[in-house]
Amino acid sequence: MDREQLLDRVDRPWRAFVAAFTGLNVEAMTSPEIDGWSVKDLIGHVASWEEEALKALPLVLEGRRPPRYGGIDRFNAGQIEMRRSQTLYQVVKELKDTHSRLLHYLEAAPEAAFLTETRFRHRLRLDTYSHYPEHTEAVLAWRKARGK
Ligand code: NI
Repeated sequence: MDREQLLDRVDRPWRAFVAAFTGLNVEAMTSPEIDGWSVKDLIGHVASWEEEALKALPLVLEGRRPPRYGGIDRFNAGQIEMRRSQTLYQVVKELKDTHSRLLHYLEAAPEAAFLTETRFRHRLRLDTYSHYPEHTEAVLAWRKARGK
């Protein structure tokens, strides 16, 4: 997979994720109706894993260990809690800023890191293109069920 293909693989499900919440009003986006999470929570959650990718990928490239999370569920809950006091606007901005930083990082990363199924590509996939669809589907299913 070359750089262009990799960026495309990140971009498609990313656009689908953003499209899934586009057009919802603030009330809909802040109602915790998706397994106890709101769309705003999910946005912060996706941003938090992109931030983790930005911390982990450089370490993976150096052959070092990425941070450990002491239980993914606890980490996720902590990240949601941390963003409770932030506005929807702030969380959406964080998502977009983080994504843009990640793209810049990927544009500059050595291509050898993703030509084959390396630890780098594996980690990137988990934090981005195999992560977004899970939450895209949850948002779309909730919108359909609620007629939103
Ligand atoms: Ni997730």
